[in-house]
Amino acid sequence: ADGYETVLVERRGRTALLTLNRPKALNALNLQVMREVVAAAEALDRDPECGCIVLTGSARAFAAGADIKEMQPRGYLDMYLADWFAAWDRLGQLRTPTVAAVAGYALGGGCELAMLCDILLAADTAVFGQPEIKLGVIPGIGGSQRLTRAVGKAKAMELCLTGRTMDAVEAERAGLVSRIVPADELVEEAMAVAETVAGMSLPVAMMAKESVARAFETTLAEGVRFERRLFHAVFATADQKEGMAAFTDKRPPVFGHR
Ligand code: CO8
Repeated sequence: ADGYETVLVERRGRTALLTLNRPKALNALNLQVMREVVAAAEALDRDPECGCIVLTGSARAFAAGADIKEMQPRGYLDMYLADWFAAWDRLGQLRTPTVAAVAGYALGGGCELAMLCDILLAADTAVFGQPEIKLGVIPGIGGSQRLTRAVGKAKAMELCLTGRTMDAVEAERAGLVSRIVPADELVEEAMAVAETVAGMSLPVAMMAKESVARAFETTLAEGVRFERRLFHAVFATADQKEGMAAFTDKRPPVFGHR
């Protein structure tokens, strides 16, 4: 009904599941995938009934990178004038919280796509890496920046310079992923996390997300000030009244998401 070919969209209550669906190419991210995933995510982002978005791939591959065959013949001006991959940045600018549920390969653009999400859950089968150097290129969807912020210079340099991959255990130890889940439970666990987030006040969840994200953009003093302003602002919401009243009354809160 939504007309997408490379991504499946499923709504479950206040959550949504986006499943990359280009199995023959291990979900390689071509321009169509980019257009469709970004459009689907932005449509959900505009929907106040959607409180959390999960992005997943297949058991074999979250995504095996940007589409190498599509890029191979392009020249500098093709890439520059098309501003190749710039639309992916919009995924990082969504206000609705997002969860990446990664099984199998998350290489190159696939790893970068996972890092564009707010929460990163890995199956025990997950494999992360930035192997672009082996193709004579470098990461182009933020990998050199987000991987370095996530795991530090030591591992980021080694991964980007050698193309070596990390398994789920190493990725968790390095701080790239929040948790490892058995592969056959990955999507259900990610949806459970999404349901938890979607049960919170939507504007307050947006502010929590915005505040954490700010840590990657600014100094500590400015970040703390930014957080303090949002903290004061949540006292203008009905959900703050409800959340604190529910605690006092010893009952679960029912957020009106406002
Ligand atoms: N692009 C296009 N097609 C792909 C890709 C890809 N990234 N990955 C896999 N495929 C295709 C294969 O070509 C193959 O297609 P076919 O059946 O038609 O030959 C099919 O998917 C299955 O793949 P394999 O047969 O290779 O499966 P294996 O299980 O043997 O291997 C691997 C799986 C190890 C994941 C292997 O496919 C692989 O190494 N893939 C490439 C991984 C990679 O290098 N990714 C990084 C790509 S570059 C990138 O993401 C960012 C570039 C930034 C550029 C910046 C521009 C601004």
